[in-house]
Amino acid sequence: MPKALIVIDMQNDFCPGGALAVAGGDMIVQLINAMMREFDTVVLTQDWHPADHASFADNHPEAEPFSLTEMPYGPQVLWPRHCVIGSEGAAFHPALDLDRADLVIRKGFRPEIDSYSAFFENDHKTSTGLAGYLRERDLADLSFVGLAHDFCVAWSAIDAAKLGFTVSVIEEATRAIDLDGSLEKARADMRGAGVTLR
Ligand code: VGL
Ligand code: ZN
Repeated sequence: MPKALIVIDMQNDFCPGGALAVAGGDMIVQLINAMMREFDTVVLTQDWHPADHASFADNHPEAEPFSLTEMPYGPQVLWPRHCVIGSEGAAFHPALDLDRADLVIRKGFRPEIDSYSAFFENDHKTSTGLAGYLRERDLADLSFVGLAHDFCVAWSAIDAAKLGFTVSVIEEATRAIDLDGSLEKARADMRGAGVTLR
């Protein structure tokens, strides 16, 4: 079964010094680069938000970053402004090996809806097209790495399992935001969906 490595959001804003820095986010870059050789293909995702994106706390009067709000599609964390289209923060970490990537898929570019998962936006309905790409290439065995373990990696892995792919998350090549116990909840949800945590 052909195997794909799906590298989630290895971007400057999620690394130390970035707008939504994940502790140790930069420490997994070399490990991910080395892992790329073991897979038939590599897919990169890129969080890619317009300036007026609804997930940015500063687009909501008096909202604090990391607070929870209600969107038409359900609860949504309001984040510090990050990964704005074309910005240095949205660029991939400079040491990430981009040469082996067959596909770079961008997500979160619709102003009114956030997109943690590489497969569906946060309404769990609007598709990014990634499942179709993988299926047409017979890539049925997927391994997920990158940032952040408890948000974009977890949501992507759970959607992939629900879509019928064989799914692993390689935990040593991820790092978490860990907001109010979100990492342990995400790990339980992933296991419940049939994701293997390695
Ligand atoms: C992410 C929060 C907001 C992630 C992206 O990559 O996990 N988290 N946007
Ligand atoms: Zn984002």
